[in-house]
Amino acid sequence: QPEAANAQTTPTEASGPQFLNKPLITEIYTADPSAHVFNNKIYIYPSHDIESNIPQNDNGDHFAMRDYHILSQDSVGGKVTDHGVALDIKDIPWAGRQLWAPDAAFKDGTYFLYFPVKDKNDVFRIGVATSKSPTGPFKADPKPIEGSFSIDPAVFKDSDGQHYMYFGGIWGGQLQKWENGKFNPAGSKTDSGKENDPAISPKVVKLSADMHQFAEPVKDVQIIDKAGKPLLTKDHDRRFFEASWMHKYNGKYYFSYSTGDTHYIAYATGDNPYGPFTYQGVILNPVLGWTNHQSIVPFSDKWYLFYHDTELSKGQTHLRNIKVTELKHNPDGTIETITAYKE
Ligand code: FUB
Repeated sequence: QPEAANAQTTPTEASGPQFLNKPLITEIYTADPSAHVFNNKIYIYPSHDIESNIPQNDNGDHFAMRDYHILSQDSVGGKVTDHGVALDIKDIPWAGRQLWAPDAAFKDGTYFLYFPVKDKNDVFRIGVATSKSPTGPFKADPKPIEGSFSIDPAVFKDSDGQHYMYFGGIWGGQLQKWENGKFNPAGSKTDSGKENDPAISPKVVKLSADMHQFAEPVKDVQIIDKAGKPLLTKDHDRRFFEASWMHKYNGKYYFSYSTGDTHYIAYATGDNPYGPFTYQGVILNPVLGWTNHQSIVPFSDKWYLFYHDTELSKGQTHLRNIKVTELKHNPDGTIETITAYKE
């Protein structure tokens, strides 16, 4: 695996403290940072990008990751510790290939790592692994979560203690192949293909009390415009593609996501964890590299956006590095758009 050191700096909008908008670690390639504050410390659950020499395609076969490393910091801007391999694909009994964007949660003394990986039939499912430590090692359940499919699980704990999982991704994330509740291997490679129909929705589901299962049937997350109409398939600038995240601010629910082929991190707000969510705008403009993927967390009276780009690999889309920057909510509840990369 190539080292990611000796990188050149690409132009970023350098504002604020030095650590903002800089790769958080340079020893390995990392992406899809899901950040959480546990015990007053920051833990980041990223994908671990590697060079697999698999040619690039729209299916994302070149994202052929094989393990997860967990990173921690005492504070944003503090020293980053890489805690080594926390879960390896060879230790997931049902896994085939491609460990994509994970997330984590904590309940009753146990840490839970949720991860998407293709099973041995090449169908993405979501698995769960547990540990007594936030940095692992994690032990995977013997089977994927029953009823799970597609990619990018994001687990949100509401103020009443209930955990919800948001998930899904179109194109290589296979969400469009589940249109009728069953996997259709011959289904579209991209989206529904019905340009004037509502776009395919991300999913939400309540997690069971033991955090290992879905507690109810999976529901659609409706994203609507300000007139109350669903965003359409053809609306590539605004419709959902992948990278779900949920945060709550001043009692409002903020569902953020990537628009994929138009490369924005967008957001929509609602009054409860199920939505509907009304599209509000862009949180993060496109970065260097094809994918864009975020998490949003409060720490020490500020809000932070963790994201990735491809600065270290000088633009190789499957060799990414995670970064952090400050995120600001405006007095009216909207979020200030961030431009972290300029050509
Ligand atoms: O890292 C692999 C995939 O790329 C993730 O699951 C997507 O969100 C995109 O970032």
